[in-house]
Amino acid sequence: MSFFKRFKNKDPVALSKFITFVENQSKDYQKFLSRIYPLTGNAYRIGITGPPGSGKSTLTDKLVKKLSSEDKSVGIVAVDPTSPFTGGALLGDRIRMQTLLSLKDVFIRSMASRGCSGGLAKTTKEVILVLDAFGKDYIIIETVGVGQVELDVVDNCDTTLVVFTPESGDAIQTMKAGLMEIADIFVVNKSDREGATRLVCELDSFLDLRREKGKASKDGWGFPVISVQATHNVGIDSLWEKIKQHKKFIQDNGILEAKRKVQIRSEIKRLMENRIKEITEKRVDEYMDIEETVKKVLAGEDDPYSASERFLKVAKLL
Ligand SMILES: Nc1nc2c(ncn2[C@@H]2O[C@H](COP(=O)(O)OP(=O)(O)O)[C@@H](O)[C@H]2O)c(=O)[nH]1
Ligand SMILES: [Mg+2]
Repeated sequence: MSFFKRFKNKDPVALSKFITFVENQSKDYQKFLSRIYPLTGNAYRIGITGPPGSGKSTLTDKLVKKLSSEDKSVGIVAVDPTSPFTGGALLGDRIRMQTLLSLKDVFIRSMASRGCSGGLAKTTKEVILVLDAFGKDYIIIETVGVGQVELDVVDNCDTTLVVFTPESGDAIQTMKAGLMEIADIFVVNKSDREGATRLVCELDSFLDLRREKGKASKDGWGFPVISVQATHNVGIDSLWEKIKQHKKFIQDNGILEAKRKVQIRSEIKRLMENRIKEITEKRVDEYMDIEETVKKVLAGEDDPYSASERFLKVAKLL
C-alpha cells in the first residue's frame, strides 16, 4: 500500500514516519505537505503555556485523558527544552506522560526548541499540519513560557491557556513576559498550595478592566480564571468546559476564521521569507566575496549600505 494510503487510513506508523520526514526537512517534504494540505483545517488547537514547572505537562496529561474519555483523538506537541518528553531530566514526569501512550488515538511528539528563534521548533507548524491532516480532533501544544515563544504559540492556536502557580512572583513575572495579552483562559494550577486564592483574586482584578472593555462590544470574551490541581485531577472538568465554551465563542463570532486567515497569511509570508533567505545565502556565496568587502568597509573604502545594494543587484535579487 502506498505511504499516503496508509496515512489516510490512519496508520500510526505512517504518521510517525511522516512527522520524522517533516522534522528532518527531508527532500521534497514541502511537496508532501502540499499534498496533504487539503486534508487539514479540522483539528482544534489548544496551546498550553506558562513558566517551567507550573504543571503544563501534568495538565496536558489530565486534559488528554478527559478528551479520550469523550472519544476524541488527540495529538500532543511539546516544545520545551526542559520537557520531560525530550530531556529525561524529570524522570517522574516522563513516566507519567507515558501513561498516555497506552491510550487509543493519542500521539505525542516532543521537539527541542533550542537554536530556533521564536522558541517553537522550526517545523512545529508543519508537524501540527500533519497531525491535523491525519484527522486528530484536538492538538495540544505545550510550550515553556519564556519571552517570544508565547507569541508563536498563540499564532498557531485557537484557544490558549496560560498556567500560573501560587508561587510568589509568578504572576508579576509572567505579566512582564506579556502572557496576559495572549491568554484566552487563565489557569491557576497547584491550588492545593498556599496563595492560590489570592492569585485568583489578583488575576481577576487585573482582568476586570479587559472584561469591561469587552462588554462594550457584542463579542466580549470573559477571560475566565480557573483554579485546578492537575496532579489530583481537580478542576479539569470545568477547565474542559471553558475550553469548549471558548471554542464555541470564537466559532460563533467569526474569530476562528479570522485567526485562521492570520495563520495562513503569516505562513505564506514565512515560507517566502525562508526561501528568499536561502536563495540570498546561496547567491552571496556565488557572487560576493564577503570577507573582502568586510575588509574594505573596515578600511573605510566601502560601506555596508552600498555594498549590500550593489550585491543584490549583481546577484539579480534586485
Ligand atoms: N502540589 C502540586 N504539584 C503539582 C500540581 N500539578 C503539577 N505539580 C507538580 O509540579 C511539577 C512540575 O510539573 P510539570 O507538569 O512537569 O510542569 P511543566 O514544566 O509546566 O510541564 C511536577 O513535580 C508535578 O508533579 C498540582 O496541582 N499541585
Ligand atoms: Mg512540561
